Amino acid sequence: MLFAALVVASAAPVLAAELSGAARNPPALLIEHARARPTPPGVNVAAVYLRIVNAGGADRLLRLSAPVAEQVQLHETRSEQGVMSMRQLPFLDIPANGSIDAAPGGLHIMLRGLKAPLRNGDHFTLTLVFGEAGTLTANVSVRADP
Ligand SMILES: [Cu+2]
Repeated sequence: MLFAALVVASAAPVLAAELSGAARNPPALLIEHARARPTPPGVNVAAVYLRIVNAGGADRLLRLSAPVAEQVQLHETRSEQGVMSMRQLPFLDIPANGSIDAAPGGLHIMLRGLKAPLRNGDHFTLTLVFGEAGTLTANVSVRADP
């Protein structure tokens, strides 16, 4: 018990130094393959899928927006006891030197309150706000087979 307490105490200053940002490696983010499916008539929600590749330090995706929709949210699809459900995530951590895939059946970006149907061949802008990297934009392609 004493040993465990000593380990925690000695690890704390290291963690504090990492969180201070003083020696942190800046993120280097690239957004790839941003895509959405066309929406059927009468449907005003759609999912955007994409890949975020990070060649630098850790970051956090904080907010999203798009001119085509009233709201843009981070969602995760989960299966619990055979029932699929979606929940909204408050933010998304982007690992250092890693990548995040938003793909069908899992993590996705949800457009709510679409102002017009998404049609095959359309493109629209998605704005992503990160804690470290700031604001990035992605060009989303609407296509039938994302
Ligand atoms: Cu969703």
